Amino acid sequence: MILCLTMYIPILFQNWFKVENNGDVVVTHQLYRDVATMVNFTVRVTSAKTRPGSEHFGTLLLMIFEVNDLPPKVDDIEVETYEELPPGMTILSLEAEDPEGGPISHYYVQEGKEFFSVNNKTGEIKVAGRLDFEDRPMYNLTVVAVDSGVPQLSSTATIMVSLLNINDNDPVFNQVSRGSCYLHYLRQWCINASGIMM
Ligand SMILES: [Ca+2]
Ligand SMILES: [Ca+2]
Ligand SMILES: [Ca+2]
Repeated sequence: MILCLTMYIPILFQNWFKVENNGDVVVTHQLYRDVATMVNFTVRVTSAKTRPGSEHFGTLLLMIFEVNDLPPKVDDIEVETYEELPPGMTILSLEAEDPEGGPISHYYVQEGKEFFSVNNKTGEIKVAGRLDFEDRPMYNLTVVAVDSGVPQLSSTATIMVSLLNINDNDPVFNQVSRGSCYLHYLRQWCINASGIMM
């Protein structure tokens, strides 16, 4: 039986596809998933031996799947925060976005996890260790944002944290050397008959 196959491509997609004489459907244009996630072709089949008017129709459904070719966008950040904040305190929230519109799958700390943690779903960065200005006033933290595409792609943000000093230490004397200095200094003063230093 000799079949004759005819496909009807919707007007909007006629420059996206062409149908060869043997029935092959060929892509002729870049496919934009934000325009269409599926395209229907109406297929008409007739037989050369059937009488005119005998025909069958069907549908060819083409699904257009997303290709994950863009990693998330996430900015580097400089932030100031007070020293000695308690562990668990949030200092900022990362806002990563996938240009392809999918959700961010998760975040994780790559460097700096001894001092900071990140909520793997929300991107909130929290204090995880002691932040002591007197010991170390600046920290570089790197956090990775991973998208939900297949395969998953990721981007890294560098966060520079500068500590603001608080007055958390009592003044101290420099013990022996300073005390000796006072003694030496007192000996330079003259004391009059009434016991008053002059
Ligand atoms: Ca992506
Ligand atoms: Ca301190
Ligand atoms: Ca301090």
